[in-house]
Amino acid sequence: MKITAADVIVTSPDRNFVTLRITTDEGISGLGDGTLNGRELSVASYLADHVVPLLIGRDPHRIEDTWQFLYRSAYWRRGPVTMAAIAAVDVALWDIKAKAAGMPLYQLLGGASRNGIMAYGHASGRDLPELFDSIRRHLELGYRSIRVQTSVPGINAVYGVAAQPSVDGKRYDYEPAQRAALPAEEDWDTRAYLRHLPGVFEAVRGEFGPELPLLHDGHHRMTPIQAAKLGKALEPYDLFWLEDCTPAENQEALRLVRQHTTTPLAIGEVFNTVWDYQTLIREQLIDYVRSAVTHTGGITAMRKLLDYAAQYQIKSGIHGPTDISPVGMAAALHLDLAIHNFGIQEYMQHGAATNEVFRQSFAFADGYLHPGESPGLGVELDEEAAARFPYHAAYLPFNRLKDGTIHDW
Ligand code: EZ4
Ligand code: CO
Repeated sequence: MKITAADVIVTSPDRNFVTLRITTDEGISGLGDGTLNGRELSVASYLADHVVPLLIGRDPHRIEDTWQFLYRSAYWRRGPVTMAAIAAVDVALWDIKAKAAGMPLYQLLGGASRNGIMAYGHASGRDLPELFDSIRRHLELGYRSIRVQTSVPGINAVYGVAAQPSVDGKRYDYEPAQRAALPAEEDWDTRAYLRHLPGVFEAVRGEFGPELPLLHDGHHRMTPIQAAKLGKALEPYDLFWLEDCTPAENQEALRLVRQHTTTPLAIGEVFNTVWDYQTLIREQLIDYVRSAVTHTGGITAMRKLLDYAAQYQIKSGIHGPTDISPVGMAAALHLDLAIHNFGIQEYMQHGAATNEVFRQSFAFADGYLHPGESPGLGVELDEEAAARFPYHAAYLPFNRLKDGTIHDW
């Protein structure tokens, strides 16, 4: 088999997505997701200008060789743009291989290790009644694990809080990227957040009882000692995990957090290679790996990363916000089903326009996801629909403290 074409498709139903479609001389084609929120066109250019010409004529079955070729022949290693582009190629090649085999991709990864994939959804509210209502809506939708984000008195706009229910009244999901020429400015105060959050979890436990798995995302805003304090303060409420408690470029900082708290820690949605986790995993400083298949070099690299984590009893918690396309989500689900050290899968549901462009065979029922039994990934791109939604410039927000200093968002 030979690759005859590779096309980069940028489309914006609900939000921007970058998709790579690889076509072969045997009529089989595959899809890969290269969406990098707020930096989509850089990945599209990296692919179209520098990767597509290298793919033409290659044997699509040589996935490991193609991965190593793209990683090493560029000379410049790692980085979110490069690794998203490699991921798009890698996932498209796995899609092709599984279609050629006539099997859903998870079968090629070793077959199912479980019946379904536990997913968590994003509940949020500006105050407790709104938060409780959001949690109840997620329970009605079938979620059995729930991330809790809340406004903080004295802060105008907090990450993860839907400002208001969506127009159709059905979805509370929070979409942080905004279609605008410039990024929105938000404000932040870590001490106010640390004072407020434990009371919120106490109230949620009081209302919903001890069993419901609850998660929380600190979104990189604390110093190590602040993160240690929050982890300790949340211990009575038995969190499933506390995510991104510090910006983790400095992996050693997690030693300090770990010394002080038994709240499980999840890190890595902004990471893109196994090297970003080397200390975190080897010293067992985290409990869950948050990488996205889309941002970490695809199935090939994620499998190795999660196998490494498994040696230390660290589990998967694959990133699954709406900025991962249905193609990237399907890739995550096949991996989730196959690996032994699965933990949980993030699942923010996409909107109707996105589901029209990307036809999916994966399903969500009773809190569990399943990738379906279609050969390959099980996602088809409707190119006519995609063409109706041209690219819109969109940015993630940024934070300033009260004195004007830029802070982590
Ligand atoms: O802010 O994917 O855990 N989920 C998250 C996400 C990220 C967005 C950034 O593009 O932190 O909502
Ligand atoms: Co996060």
